[in-house]
Amino acid sequence: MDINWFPGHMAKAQRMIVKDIHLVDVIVELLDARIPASSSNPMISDMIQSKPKVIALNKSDMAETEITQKWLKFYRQQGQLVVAFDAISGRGIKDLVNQIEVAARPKIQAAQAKGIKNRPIRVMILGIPNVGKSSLINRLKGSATVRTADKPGVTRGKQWIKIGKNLELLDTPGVLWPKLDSAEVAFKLAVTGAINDDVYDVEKVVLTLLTLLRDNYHERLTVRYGLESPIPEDSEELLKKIALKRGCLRAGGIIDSEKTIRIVLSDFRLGKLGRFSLDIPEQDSLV
Ligand SMILES: Nc1nc2c(ncn2[C@@H]2O[C@H](COP(=O)(O)OP(=O)(O)OP(=O)(O)O)[C@@H](O)[C@H]2O)c(=O)[nH]1
Ligand SMILES: [Mg+2]
Repeated sequence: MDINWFPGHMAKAQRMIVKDIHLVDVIVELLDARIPASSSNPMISDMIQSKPKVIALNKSDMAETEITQKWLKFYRQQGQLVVAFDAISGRGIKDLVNQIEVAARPKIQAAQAKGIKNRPIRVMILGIPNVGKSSLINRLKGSATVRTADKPGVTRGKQWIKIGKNLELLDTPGVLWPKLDSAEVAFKLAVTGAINDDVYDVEKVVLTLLTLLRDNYHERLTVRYGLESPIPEDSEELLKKIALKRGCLRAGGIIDSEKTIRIVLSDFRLGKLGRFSLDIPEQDSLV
């Protein structure tokens, strides 16, 4: 897939993160619980070096619960601090704050030993675009302090937010990595909304999504769109069937593929096709 996913502002964001990393005690790496492996930026470990890190699997309301549990186990076995989280309802938030405190403890104790009391824990939130960094900050703060939206690239500058007496958080712009070698990772990032829809082939992504749904989530697909079995093997034919069911027709009865593509993508992203875990620990991919 040909994607220009590394625009100038992202390179700038990356420089800013590297420059500011020494200001913080803990990194929260926000991953998308639907695609923990694919949403993990391989550049992050280079950028943060030995800083204590907590992995937070956000959007866990949209992922399959059992698979999220497997991911938690997977990361714990690697000795990582990890929580499952959902920035919309706030489920998992206490756990996250606890883990941040655990990660920061050595730093805070060292400060106390030097006589510095009540120093807040400084935390940098890192993650790919649209993963929910700003939503997490708003949820911790308890109010809509920073801007969020259902598209990537919303946060551009950095911003410190004070949470109570104990925490100071730095919101950062989402960063992807300059070279996406794997078409599979690119698909997962695109379909979950991490990459701006203007810079990839949306039709190709939705046709891949339809193949995945047909092969692995047949019933959800037939129920959602009222399709009769057997459904077409060919994804373009399948798209046409959905268009007909949805009445996506232009003048003269011509199928409006663009509109149908938007409907399927939006249904997937809004959870109308159910919960999805597209990355499974230590298992080959579905696509
Ligand atoms: N269902 C669900 N949606 C979420 C969750 N967290 C965030 N969102 C939605 O995801 C979208 C992106 O959230 P933001 O907080 O703006 O993401 P961000 O990581 O700050 O994005 P950039 O600033 O663009 O990098 C918004 O529409 C949020 O409402 C979650 O846990 N569950
Ligand atoms: Mg943001």
